[in-house]
Amino acid sequence: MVAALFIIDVQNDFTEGGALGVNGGAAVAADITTFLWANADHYCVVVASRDWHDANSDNGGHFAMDAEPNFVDTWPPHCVAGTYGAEYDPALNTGQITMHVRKGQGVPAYSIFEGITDDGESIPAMLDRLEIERIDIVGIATDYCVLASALDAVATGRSVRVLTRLVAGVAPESSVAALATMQEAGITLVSEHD
Ligand code: VGL
Repeated sequence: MVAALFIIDVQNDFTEGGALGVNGGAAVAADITTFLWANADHYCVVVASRDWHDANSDNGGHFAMDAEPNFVDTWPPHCVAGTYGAEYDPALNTGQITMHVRKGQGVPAYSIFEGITDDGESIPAMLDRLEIERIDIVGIATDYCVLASALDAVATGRSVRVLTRLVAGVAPESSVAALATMQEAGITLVSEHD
């Protein structure tokens, strides 16, 4: 099957020490790099997304500006365009990424499908152009951007797999629930892969 790999939001603000660092984020960054050395050439395209929010804006209510964030739909400011926090975690080897996607400019955007490639292409157009049949998904955060991306991916009618050793979530309970939601939607959870 012609396959794409989606690497969701492996950015400094989502790994330990970042504005919204999740436990296990840095390990996921390093483990994705190891995975890419062995598997990148199995993919027709390796697509990485970045949250890319506006500075000096609540980004459509996504950033808690004057109140405490609830960590469900309001968050501490994170991944502001052009800042260190928005860069890929340095443990992620970007040399094998063949397409970059940015999302969230002025708005909340959990799914990679809300983004646009550096060439200005939408994700559905790119998937059709490359005749992608299967999408594998890894990255951060299991319970938010990975979940939203995986649900949008399976809604295109393609075969979708989430590689569960290569994801990290904001909270344990919502991450378990997210994986169950994915399975119910017909997404395959793969826990063993080389
Ligand atoms: C994310 C919370 C807020 C994510 C993005 O990448 O999963 N989570 N913005």
